[in-house]
Amino acid sequence: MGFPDGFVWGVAASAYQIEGAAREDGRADSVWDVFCRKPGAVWSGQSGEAACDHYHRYREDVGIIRDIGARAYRLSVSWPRILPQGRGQPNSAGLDFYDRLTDSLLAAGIAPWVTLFHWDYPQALFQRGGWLNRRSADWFAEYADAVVDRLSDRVTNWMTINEPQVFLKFGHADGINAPGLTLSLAEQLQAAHHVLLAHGRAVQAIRARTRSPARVGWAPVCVVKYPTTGEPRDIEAARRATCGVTTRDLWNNTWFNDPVFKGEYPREGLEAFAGAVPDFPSDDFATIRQPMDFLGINIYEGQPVRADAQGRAAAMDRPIGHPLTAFRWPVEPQSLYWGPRFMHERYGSPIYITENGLSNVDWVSLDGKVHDPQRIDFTRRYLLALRRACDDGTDIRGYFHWSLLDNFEWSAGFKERFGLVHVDYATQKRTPKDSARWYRGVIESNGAALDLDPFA
Ligand code: IFM
Repeated sequence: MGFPDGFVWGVAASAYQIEGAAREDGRADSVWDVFCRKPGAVWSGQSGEAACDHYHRYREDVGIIRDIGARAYRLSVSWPRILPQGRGQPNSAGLDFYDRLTDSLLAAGIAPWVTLFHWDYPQALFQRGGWLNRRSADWFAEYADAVVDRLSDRVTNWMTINEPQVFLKFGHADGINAPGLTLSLAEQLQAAHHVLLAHGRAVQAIRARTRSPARVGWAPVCVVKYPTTGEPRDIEAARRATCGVTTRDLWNNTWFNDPVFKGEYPREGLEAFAGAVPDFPSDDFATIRQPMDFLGINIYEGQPVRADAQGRAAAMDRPIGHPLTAFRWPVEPQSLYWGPRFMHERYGSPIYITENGLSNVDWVSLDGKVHDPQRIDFTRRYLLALRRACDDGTDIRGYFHWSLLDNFEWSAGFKERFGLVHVDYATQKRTPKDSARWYRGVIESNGAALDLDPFA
């Protein structure tokens, strides 16, 4: 029992958050470059222009991943580095970077897990309507072609899109992420439909052009409601809430995953969004629903619930003083038990945790080390819950810690530190935190080290 043999232990990061080199080798603006220039949009006016300078320091970073003992690294490719105008002739200098990165990962015994889109949408295409333009699916497929043509002889694990709920809601409804839009619900659903279509087209592109056997998934957020007791009616209420669409916004699981895995929008969503659901050709679902090898889910927290008298999920208050991360996100290890379980029950697909972690108040101590006991304790609690889910039969195949490095945390700038490795942004010095060493022990023991007291 415990984590299965072959369980994938990894670390994760994304292009705009770590690469820097925003104006090098032909890369053009993404919506994030432009958004960061907007006064007041990002904390302290910061941007990913230099970030962790991973573009130039990737060899050192690959060495750090190797030292952590991770055998898998989840990275994303920057669309405007490959296709500066979003489409057209691929920029070979941009592709060369991912070639070099892939080769050094493989040489270090680390498998690259590549996400095609982690939010850095080309500005040139945004000016042509962005995700509101149905052609965005064709554009994304062209981009997927270019990446797959170059990397698929060595890359076998692919994810199409990261957290559609987040970049659509925060970027297209709330205006607090790039591109800073505040669209109507009908427009948001139109954009979401095109994102789903783009996902399907990209899966087709990967399968049609790959030069080695490909495994394809995607990486939505998992919005978790979990039961506070083991009572069947509480569990059922939590399951229905996790799989439901109860509010008129995009913060849910099934509006995104049902089309991808079942080829339809959830009935409850159609009811909740009545009057705002776009018209689309009926065969779109045949494109969106492609064979999937896995479901990646990103989980940071969850909402405790109980069944009310009608069996509906009622949100429970957390006790006063409930632990919070530096971002003020509640610490909710149970989310890593129930989220994968509910998603696996609904879709039957193998699950990978493609992101999990926390921002913490970390700095380099006078002894030159970075002591982050909260990250160790947080991750230990979450991984124990994940292991319990494996024990109870949920088919979970891997875990990627977010993040490898401290990095550019979108509109929070560099204020939030999510890394296993501290980055001094003035010098670009990397200092592995205590948690990096602890995580190494977890990986080496395939989780057995979780039973040891890390502070004894
Ligand atoms: O940094 C982000 C990442 O880009 C997407 N998932 C959540 C992380 C922490 O906010």
